[in-house]
Amino acid sequence: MTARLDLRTLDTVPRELRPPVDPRGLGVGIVHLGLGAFHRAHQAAYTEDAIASAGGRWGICGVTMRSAAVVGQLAPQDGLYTVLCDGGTRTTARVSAAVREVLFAAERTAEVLARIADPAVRVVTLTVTEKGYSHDPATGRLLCRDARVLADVADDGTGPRTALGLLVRGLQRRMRADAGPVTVLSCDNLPHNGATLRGLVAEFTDLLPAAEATALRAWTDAQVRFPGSMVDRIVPATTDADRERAAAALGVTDAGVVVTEPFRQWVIEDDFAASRPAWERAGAVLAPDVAPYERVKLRMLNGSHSTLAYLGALAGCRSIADAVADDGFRGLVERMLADEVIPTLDAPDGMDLRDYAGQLLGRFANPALRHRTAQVAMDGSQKLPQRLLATVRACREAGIEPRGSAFAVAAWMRWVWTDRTDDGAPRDLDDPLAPVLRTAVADCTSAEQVVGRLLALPEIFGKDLIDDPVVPGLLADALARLTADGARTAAGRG
Ligand code: CS2
Repeated sequence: MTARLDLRTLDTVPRELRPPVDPRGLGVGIVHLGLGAFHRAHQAAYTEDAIASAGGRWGICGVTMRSAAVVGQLAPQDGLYTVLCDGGTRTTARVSAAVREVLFAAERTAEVLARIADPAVRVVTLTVTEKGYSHDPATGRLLCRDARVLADVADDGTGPRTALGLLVRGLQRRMRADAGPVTVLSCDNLPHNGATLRGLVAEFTDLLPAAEATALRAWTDAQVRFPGSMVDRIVPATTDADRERAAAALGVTDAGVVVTEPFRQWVIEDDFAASRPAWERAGAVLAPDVAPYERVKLRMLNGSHSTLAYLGALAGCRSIADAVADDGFRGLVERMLADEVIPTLDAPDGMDLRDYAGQLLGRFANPALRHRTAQVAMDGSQKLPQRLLATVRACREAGIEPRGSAFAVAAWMRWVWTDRTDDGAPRDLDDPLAPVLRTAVADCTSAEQVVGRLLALPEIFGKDLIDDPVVPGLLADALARLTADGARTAAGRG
């Protein structure tokens, strides 16, 4: 039986695949909530390169919020895992050493809170996905009647379960321990992620008993910063084949492999409460304002990604690469970007949005990344507002007919309405609002009806679109065509 990757077997791994920093003796300076594949291939990779270049005690305590499986993968490996980087024609592999501690929040709550309150920790980062913020996607406000939020506020002794609960209780411990300032850095694809998280922490804090709330609000205002950030790297779910490729390169097995593309980008608002890793030495950009970068990324990359995911999944394409290879789907996305998304965005300094559009379609086409359409299609209710509805609204304001973006939203509506792909295969609706969505469309018999029922959900569509003179008609027309002709034919006809 082949040995497993860990600190002991690391010395048997080919030298050029070993991490650029020595994991032994690397102290923890960052707590990360949401130790999924994305974090391991993005912020952890930047952090490791920053340590290699500039030093610092910036090991990561990685906290898994939902899946104990991550602990099973990484804890026996002393936090080590391989990053496989697939360029299409060339693959590189490197073991990453930045994650120094792995905790499952539900089982090791006290340790997580103690880490957030540790004076050696100066940064708390988060990738808990859109739905992990316990917020209303249309307004960004806290779901203050959500049972899990209320349970965390009540603090019945079992420990917080939501990311916000952990964060707020951890900050409270830090305040009581007088452990000094800390930066909380959201790395999720949310609009204004820093300000949104700051607002949610404040709303959650306000639900605590008045005296506690007042003290914590004042301390947080003085000691905690919540910079915004734009993160970008495509990181599909790891497959057994990826793990086999890594084992062949390493000579040891690795259950924690992540697979990604060569491209990576991180723009961080330069607003830190205390010290931080020298991420700029690893290629991150520290900017006074990240909002323009964030809008471009969410509307262009994520907006097209979701469009390809719904159309592709309806048409039976398993991967994003297969979907973008369809001329009709690709043409639709190209037109949507050129005619609707780019004209309603301000390009950040030095960025050519047409080049960026071409580059991202090239990234989607990377044949080595088998990014499943079903994975990107997940949680549409949480993603639609910032990815597609923002463009629909911006077009309406600019006097542009949002044909392409409405078609994309209609593809999501079709995905919600049908329980089969176009070729008759059954499929799941993986979304935290799935029960609400299913109930809304259950007895609908026409496209108009579906559009009316879904637009009436303010948590996704706000209150404006249902009464818009143009948008409901565009959606109903596109949904009728998608239903009658199937995604490929409907998209091909434009
Ligand atoms: C994707 C993103 O799953 C999704 O919804 O659109 O995870 C995407 O791959 C990343 O944002 C790329 O940076």
